[in-house]
Amino acid sequence: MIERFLAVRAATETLAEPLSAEDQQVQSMPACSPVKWHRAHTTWFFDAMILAPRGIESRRPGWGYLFNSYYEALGPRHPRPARGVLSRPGVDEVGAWRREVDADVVELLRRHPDDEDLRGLIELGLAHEEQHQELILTDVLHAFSLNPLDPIYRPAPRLPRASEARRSWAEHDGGLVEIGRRGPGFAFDNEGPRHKAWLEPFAIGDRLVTIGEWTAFAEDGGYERPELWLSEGWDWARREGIRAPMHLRRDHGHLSVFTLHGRREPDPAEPVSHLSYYEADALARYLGARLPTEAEWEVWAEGRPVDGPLRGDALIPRPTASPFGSVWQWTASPYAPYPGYRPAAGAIGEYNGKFMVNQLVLRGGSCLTPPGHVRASYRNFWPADTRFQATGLRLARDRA
Ligand code: AVJ
Ligand code: FE
Repeated sequence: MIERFLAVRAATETLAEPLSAEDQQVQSMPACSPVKWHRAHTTWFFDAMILAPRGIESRRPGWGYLFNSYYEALGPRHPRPARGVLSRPGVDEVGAWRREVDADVVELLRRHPDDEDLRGLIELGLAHEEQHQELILTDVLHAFSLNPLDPIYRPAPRLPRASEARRSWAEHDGGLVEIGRRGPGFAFDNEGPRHKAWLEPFAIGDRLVTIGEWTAFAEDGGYERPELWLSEGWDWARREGIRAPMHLRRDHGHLSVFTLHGRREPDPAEPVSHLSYYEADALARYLGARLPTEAEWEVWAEGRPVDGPLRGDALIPRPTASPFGSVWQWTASPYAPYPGYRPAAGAIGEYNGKFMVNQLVLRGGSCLTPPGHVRASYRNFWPADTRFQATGLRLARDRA
């Protein structure tokens, strides 16, 4: 456990390594946070949730106000949209705090190797840290995308051309199924309890929707045809002037996409990414299909190896036959509690449960998700207009 703890903590620092102090300071929009803030907030999580309740006083009293994200039980906090003004503490001070908290947590684990509560909380702290590793990458991508110099976070690895794959449909007879977390191993509270669900017969596409399919939609007037859109999405697209997914540009038919490897020309066979739920829903409808529900997605994915393209050398979506990796897949399911769900008592209970309104579930993980982080029961969630995450879609349809 100590080894895993140190490896996950080190992976965060490795992600920050190519970034200068200036890079780590930027907050490009209220939904994004500075990298320095992510590094401090994940440290605060161990400080406030694990060390403090065990009588180990914070080495940085006062920083809790800065790096508490949304836990009402832990007191007031610095306003989220203003995280970018926190030039102090600096990156080096945050780095030092990380190392000190790491040492304190390791010491605690050495003293209490059989404390199951402690181990459970550290597992949660590490899963939390991994979520923020993905957020670090999406937030750097967004910040860099606004810089006219088209900065490169990491040089592109050599990639084979993506070749167009036919879509096969996996057929399911429907009926009474079970979804939700099943042991052993860590899962977030929102993945349970495991419970029964009823499905009508359906089919689900074995590959992701591609940039080529999105291009056909756009060239066929997809963004100007209200019959393809949900009313709220139509209004949103007018209001915001949306004509393409975030980070994708179409100038006179020429496509370019801004990525963590810089600006590049995408292959039409690559999965389309950075779409809102509204765009994913309209695109699925244009393609004669619909988005899967989360239960459909899960019964299809369960038992299959998590072997898709998660975070590796390539930080861009690659074609895959796996349910996992490449892009998070919007589902048609609202993010709601499963039957029997009860959040834990205290601050930890605020982790997932209080966000169960006005958001949609996404499944599968992305090219920015740490390996080992996702599973078939994993429920990500974002509001319908979210585009700065690596979000795409796969198709589903009803069977006659
Ligand atoms: C599950 C990705 C929506 O970003 O708010 C981070 C993850 N939870 N810290 C978010 C999370 C607590 C969460 N998402
Ligand atoms: Fe967090």
